Amino acid sequence: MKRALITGISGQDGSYLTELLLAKGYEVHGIVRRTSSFSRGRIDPFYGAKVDPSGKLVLHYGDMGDEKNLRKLLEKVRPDEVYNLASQSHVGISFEMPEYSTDVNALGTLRLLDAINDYCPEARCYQASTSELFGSADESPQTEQTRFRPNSPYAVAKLYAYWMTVNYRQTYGMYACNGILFNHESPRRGENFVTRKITQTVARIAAGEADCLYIGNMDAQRDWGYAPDFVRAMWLMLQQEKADDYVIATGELHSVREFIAKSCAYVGMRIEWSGEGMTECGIDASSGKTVVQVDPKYYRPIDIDSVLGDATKAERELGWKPEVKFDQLVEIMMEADVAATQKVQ
Ligand code: NAP
Ligand code: F7E
Repeated sequence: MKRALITGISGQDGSYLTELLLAKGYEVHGIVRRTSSFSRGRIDPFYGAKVDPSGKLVLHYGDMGDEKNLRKLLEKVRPDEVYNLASQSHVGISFEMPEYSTDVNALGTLRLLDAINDYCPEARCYQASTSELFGSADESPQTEQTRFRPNSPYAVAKLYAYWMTVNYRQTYGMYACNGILFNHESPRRGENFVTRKITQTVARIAAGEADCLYIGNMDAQRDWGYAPDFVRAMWLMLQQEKADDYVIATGELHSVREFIAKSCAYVGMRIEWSGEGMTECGIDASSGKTVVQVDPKYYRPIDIDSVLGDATKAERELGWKPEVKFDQLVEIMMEADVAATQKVQ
């Protein structure tokens, strides 16, 4: 039985990756943080007796800031594959907590790589790199060759982690890969990322539980994919002859405004846009009510206008292609949030 260790197992990607690896018969070890109330809702269904019989799930307490704990865990678990998904993953919040974001995302990765190199150097490692590395990119779409121009504390920390991963591969011959993943979403997405915030609030507006969606920069454009597709790419990267770095993306660009309009259309609301910038708002054409308003508090000190990925290399070398694209993604997320809202009522 292959053994995998996942940091950030309780997050969106950690939960889908756990599901995938258990179904493949892995023994999955995950690192969870001590919190005053449990944050394991996403992995609860796979834990204990309810787990897929072909695999096994074991959780350990740990933190990317605790070097000794990471070293002990690597010595004890000695995994065949390590997926480093733990991070302070919110770009906006990284401007408020740059030092903490650096400690977890940059130094945390170094602590982990070093422990792997000391206790299980044969282990194959996946590093959760990001399209945020491209920042305000000089070319579009972005490939593995595009210059990195990170423009947030989150992205700068992830750039350090990216190069440390390359460095451990080059210096110690470790099998270590960077997955440069573009935005990927799902019904398990954290509630303060823009897509989930939209689908959850629109579902509540439709149910009469909320009046309005307060939002930041609606001009921002992203290449949004579906998280289960993207964790499949992580696993594929660790099954190759040689470790390498890959862009994972859908190749479609859409704006936050389009995401809102599409989500509203799912519940039968047609949005008419009026005003510009901070005064822009979205009006429900049938009721005349304002259901979308801009709130400056959701703007970032610097934002990325647009990022679009070219995953040709992943398709050629990993045989990876996204199964779900924008339209279906919005439907999947809306369906789940509408159902969750009805359950509460
Ligand atoms: P997420 O839902 O925010 O999950 C982050 C995970 O990291 C959670 O399990 C969290 O634990 C854990 N974590 C945070 N700080 C930690 C610490 N100090 N020590 C140990 N664990 C810690 O993120 P995600 O969307 O699944 O993303 C997974 C990874 O991919 C992240 O590294 C992210 O930066 C990167 N990434 C994400 C995307 C995307 O679009 N989703 C795109 C590119 C790259 P708690 O549950 O206790 O908070
Ligand atoms: O913002 C704009 C915001 O926070 C997307 C992380 O997983 O993907 C994610 O980072 C865009 C930005 O994702 C709101 O300004 C408008 O332009 O959903 P987001 P992100 O910043 O792209 C990358 C690839 C990662 O690696 C990260 O870990 O939407 N926006 N209004 C808003 N964003 C939020 N969160 N909330 C708003 O109200």
